[in-house]
Amino acid sequence: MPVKKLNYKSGRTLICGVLNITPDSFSDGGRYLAPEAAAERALELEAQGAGLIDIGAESSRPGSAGVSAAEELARLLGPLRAIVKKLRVPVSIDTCKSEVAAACLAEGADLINDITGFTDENMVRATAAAGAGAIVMHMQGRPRDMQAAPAYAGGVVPEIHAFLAGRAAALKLAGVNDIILDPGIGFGKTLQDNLDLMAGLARFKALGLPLLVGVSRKSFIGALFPSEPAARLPGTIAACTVCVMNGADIVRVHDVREAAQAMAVADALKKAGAAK
Ligand code: HH2
Repeated sequence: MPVKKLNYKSGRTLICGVLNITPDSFSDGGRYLAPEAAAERALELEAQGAGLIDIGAESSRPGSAGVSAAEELARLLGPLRAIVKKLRVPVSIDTCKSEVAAACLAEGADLINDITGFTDENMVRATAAAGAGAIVMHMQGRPRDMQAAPAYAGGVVPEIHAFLAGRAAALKLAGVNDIILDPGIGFGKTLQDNLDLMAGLARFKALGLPLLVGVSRKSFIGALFPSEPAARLPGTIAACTVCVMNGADIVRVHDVREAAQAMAVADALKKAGAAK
């Protein structure tokens, strides 16, 4: 099956819809565990305006311990098989295990979204061999302990910039052509780190690759305005808007319909500002 490419429309933010096939994701765990529910949700996200569907089967919420590759695949394969031929937009698999990535790529997934930033050479090889794209995210530590005491002696933006530049170079060398960079909001970051990254996003544009940000329902919103994850849509939209004004090309969100409307407005305002 040929790999589907992301369709960036000039001046339009691409919406990446989140589909978590997990019992324990921080904001929507348990909703799409049944294969039929997951497949239906993927098609719904596409209809709502998603240009990419990101499917994950292992929660990476702070403190989580992870699942085995066998468990992850058992959750992923049924829904993936049910949707790849029906979807017009590409599918990314949110995994940090190369065996899970390889099996999903063989079933027609188009990109790998690795929150560990393709630091495992087997992951790089599996992605390159399939001609797939890569979403490279930065994380300090691992979900189990990443929020214990995050620290960036060299400054959060320069350190993450250096990490992403290094991983992009390694992926290019291995033959991966479609590379997307992500500073990893909430992954081993203090509240101030997250704010500095979103405010300083333009720095990452110098790397010349598309930028993705995942701010949807995250705890920095709850820290700024106490609220349950599912009630953080207003904060999500505010953060997505600022990220887009600062150079983000893709926003990873749970609420696709709402984000699509908000980003259409943000894109138009950005264009009007650039013309001044
Ligand atoms: N955030 C989450 C998971 N995967 N991938 C990328 N590239 N960027 C992100 O910011 C990102 C990600 C966490 O959100 P969610 O998938 O909803 O939660 P959980 O990990 O609990 O399933």
